[in-house]
Amino acid sequence: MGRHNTVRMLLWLAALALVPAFAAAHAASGAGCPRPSPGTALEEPPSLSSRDGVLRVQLAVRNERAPDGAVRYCYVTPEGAESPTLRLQPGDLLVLRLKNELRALGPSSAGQPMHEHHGHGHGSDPCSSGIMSVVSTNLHFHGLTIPPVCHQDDVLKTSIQPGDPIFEYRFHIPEDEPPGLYWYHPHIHGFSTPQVLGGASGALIVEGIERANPELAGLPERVLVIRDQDLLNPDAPPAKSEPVVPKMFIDRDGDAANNGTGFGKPAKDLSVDFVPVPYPDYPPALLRMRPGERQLWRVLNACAVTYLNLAVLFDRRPQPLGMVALDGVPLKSGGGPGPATLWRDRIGVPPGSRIEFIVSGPPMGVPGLLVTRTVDTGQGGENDPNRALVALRADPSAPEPAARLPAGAAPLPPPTRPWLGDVAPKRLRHLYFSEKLSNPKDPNSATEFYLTVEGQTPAPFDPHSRQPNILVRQGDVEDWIIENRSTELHAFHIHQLHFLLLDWFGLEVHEPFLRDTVNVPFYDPKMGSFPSVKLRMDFRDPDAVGTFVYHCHLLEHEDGGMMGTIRVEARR
Ligand SMILES: [Cu+2]
Repeated sequence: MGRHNTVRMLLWLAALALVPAFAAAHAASGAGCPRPSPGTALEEPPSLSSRDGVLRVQLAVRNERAPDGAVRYCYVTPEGAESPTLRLQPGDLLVLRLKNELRALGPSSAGQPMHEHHGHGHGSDPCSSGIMSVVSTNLHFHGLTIPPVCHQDDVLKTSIQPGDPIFEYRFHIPEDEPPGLYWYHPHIHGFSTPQVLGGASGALIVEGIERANPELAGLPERVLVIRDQDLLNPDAPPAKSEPVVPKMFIDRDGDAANNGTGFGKPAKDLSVDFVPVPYPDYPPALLRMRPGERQLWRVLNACAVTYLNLAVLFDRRPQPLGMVALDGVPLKSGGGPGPATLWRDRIGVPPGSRIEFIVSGPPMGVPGLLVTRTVDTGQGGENDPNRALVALRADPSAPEPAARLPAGAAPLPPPTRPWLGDVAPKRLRHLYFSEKLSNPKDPNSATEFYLTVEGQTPAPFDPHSRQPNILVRQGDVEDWIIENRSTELHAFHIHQLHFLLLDWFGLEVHEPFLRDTVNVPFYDPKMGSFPSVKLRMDFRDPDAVGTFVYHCHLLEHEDGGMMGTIRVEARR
């Protein structure tokens, strides 16, 4: 045995001796958030399904510092399942018991200030404290039309601290909730970014999508959760195969700024079902599919700041994707005029948004690739370059996805309310996104982010304000024009409800489907006026009565103040 081998063996023995102590220490504080390596096979998130009308789940939210220095966050069941997909039928009861096991681990990347722990923490009422700190947490059930109250879907006051007793979320999925893909994530103002960027997110599926679209009967279905994270190789030069791009600048959030080329260093790395696809070479995750097999893919953009523009290539040629649902709502289910399946060769997905589409496996011998194409986020935006995500390999013995949609399901009942596009709006409101340097004379001072109702004074979201920015009557439908006066793209999102995109960038689009998140195009000083979108907002559902928020779903912007409150008052 050579000297080298002896040394290696001694190291091994030392490592083995350390393992039990290490494992015990880990178990005491709860195990960490294990993650797969780049280039490995995709594994769907574990699924938990309701039984006899109830789904009981216990989740601990944990964090740990990864060997690369990043802080990872995860939801873990007592059995060790990470960030499970919750599956329920309309009408089912969800009882989700959440234990906050977060620890203050400091900033995940240099340059971010360490935030103070405000307030009292221990002994505070999780329903009313509204404590905002790096270790506070809560849950938002994105897309569901459920009441914005404590123990259901309130994010304004609900805040759970480490050491608090287990906190129970308990609500029914509404009987008329459209069947599709929703998701859960923390929503503590000022601290959403580190938790979501660290991986705190999971999918929630309202079952029955096949009832909205007969084309889906019997299809295998697969959940793909796309997250972003701090760059694993921040100092690496771009891959040699890429065109030379201008020098990289850093935007005000400290991320690589949009260089307008579609290439270069991205603001964040992406992962698919937690398999990282890091810059600069983007080694794709691997997925085997039976040749030509049709599947339903349910894709969640759980990124904190990254826009996606998805395409599936066979031999570099884009393939048709049959879009069947957007933001949890099947295309025809609201009574819209369009077809139940829309065939596209690429689909833009803002952060927070979901897209469900039919895709076919590649033929034998043909390489397939899921990619995200570049998104132009504007002069002031982050860099979202072209990149590979998942390599698709045809293989007759590929394992099938864990779930398959039923065949021969009864169609959904017709909607109980008229199609939103046919309802006359009660009112027109104007809102706008804007950004301002906190010290206009200092270009290096922090940026303030605003989402303002026209006529009010631009100000960052004030968690202590008792006055909502907008007051609405339940039962009404309104048109909102949302302008962008900043030089970067924003993603407008409102809790509790869906809306219809009427106009985009001055074009009448009258989309025949609903959304809960939409891109608002960026301003360029060369334009004569500010770009905008026009939305038809639906306040008809009585489950949306109460006070809740609308905001930019780039979480750095939301944490920075780009959020407002709305109160929907009950109709007497
Ligand atoms: Cu934004």
